[in-house]
Amino acid sequence: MESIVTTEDTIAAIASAISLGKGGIAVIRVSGKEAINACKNIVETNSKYAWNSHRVFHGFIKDNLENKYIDEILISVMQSPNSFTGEDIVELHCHGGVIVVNKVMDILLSNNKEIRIANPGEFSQRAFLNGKIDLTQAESINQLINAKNNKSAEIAFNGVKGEIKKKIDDIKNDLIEQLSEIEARVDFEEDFGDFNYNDFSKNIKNIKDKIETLIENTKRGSYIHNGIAIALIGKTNVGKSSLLNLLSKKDKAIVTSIPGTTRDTIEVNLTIKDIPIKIIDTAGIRETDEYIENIGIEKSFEMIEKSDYVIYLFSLEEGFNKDDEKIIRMIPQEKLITILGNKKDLIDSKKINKKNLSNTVLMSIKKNEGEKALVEKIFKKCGSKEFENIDVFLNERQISNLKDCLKNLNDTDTIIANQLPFDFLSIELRDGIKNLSRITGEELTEELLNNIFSKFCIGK
Ligand SMILES: Nc1nc2c(ncn2[C@@H]2O[C@H](COP(=O)(O)OP(=O)(O)OP(=O)(O)O)[C@@H](O)[C@H]2O)c(=O)[nH]1
Ligand SMILES: [Mg+2]
Repeated sequence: MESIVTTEDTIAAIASAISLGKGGIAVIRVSGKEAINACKNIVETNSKYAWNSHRVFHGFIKDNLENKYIDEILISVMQSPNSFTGEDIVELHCHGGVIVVNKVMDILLSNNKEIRIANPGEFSQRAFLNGKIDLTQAESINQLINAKNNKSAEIAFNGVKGEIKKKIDDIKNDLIEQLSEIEARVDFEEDFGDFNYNDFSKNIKNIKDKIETLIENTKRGSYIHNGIAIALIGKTNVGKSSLLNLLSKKDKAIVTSIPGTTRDTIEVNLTIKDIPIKIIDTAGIRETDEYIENIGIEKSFEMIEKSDYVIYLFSLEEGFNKDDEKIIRMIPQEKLITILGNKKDLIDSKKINKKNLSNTVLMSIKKNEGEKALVEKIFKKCGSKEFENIDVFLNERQISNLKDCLKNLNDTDTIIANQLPFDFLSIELRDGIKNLSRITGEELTEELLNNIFSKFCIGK
């Protein structure tokens, strides 16, 4: 792959979203040494603010070949180093619409041979290489662009502001402090009293706790970012489709008293408490010779695999029996699961054996009773209380570096337990610090950098 780690060329790209094809305005961003000259070649303007830095001015895009104006635009110039990339940037605010924007892009490129189209993420990469942002901020920009809900956008923006770097730097400083203590002893052992292994272990434990909290929060945060997929599973006629309709406030699925009504899976996307939720209604599970129904039942099991969470419904009228037990045993253990006893209205409430059903949500879906308790249960299981405390969301790369650092710290325990020399501790701490530096981008290879930024979209 051709390297994209270069800041020599001047690059251009459509920086605004054009996926819908229409919009009031669209922005073309040009960055690099030639940005201003290149735009001067294709813009005609009489503005007294023309080409001043950090001023917006008016002009026309001119097609020099055909000698005619293509669009009336606003232009802003941000001279180096006070720009997003740290280079000279010109932004051309054209009228939206795929045809106009692409035409302006064409004219820009054909009139300026020194300009090329930016690679995905190249603007952000330059911002990083020129020290305008650290790597976590660059990655958070990508996260912000891809956020699917308010909460997720809020958390991503914390990363853009530098919150991830702050947390990593904080852990790194703790480690540096421990390392200095060790290194001083390696060099001037005679000037120090006995090394307090207990204190050292305690300090390392505190650092490990901080790292583990970050990893744990990200796991929970993934629900905020990616949503929760919930499969409604149970025997036929227990009220799965009724529950889908109740939660979605729509008559999405057919409900009848005939067992085996639902054959195909039905999905509805909702947002509850700012979290995107996909509810999947499935075919009721039972022994049957019916060909189509069996395909549906197979699909129900596929949906269990694909979901994060299973609501297992049974009818209180019929009671929870061996068949239910059998199906529940087939649900993989890592899935979160809530058992829901439905049709509460059909039984005498005094007869409900509370002891056996202490962990079961009781509902009458038909009478719209118990929805709130169900939603609360789901959120509690997904760790919703802690959702509120989550302020940053780390990506896989960052988590993997954190785990490497954790491993270094665990190794210090082994070194101490085996009373190995100080130098060994110092090696692990140094390695741990290096792993943290990889997160913020102070310690990186070109290959990794290319890999990270190629995941961005063009224009970012
Ligand atoms: N009395 C009572 N009936 C209910 C309740 N919930 C659902 N039902 C009825 O139970 C029958 C089956 O409901 P569905 O929602 O179609 O059940 P299902 O689990 O989707 O059934 P299949 O698609 O066949 O697997 C319908 O007649 C519903 O009206 C409830 O809380 N109380
Ligand atoms: Mg159904």
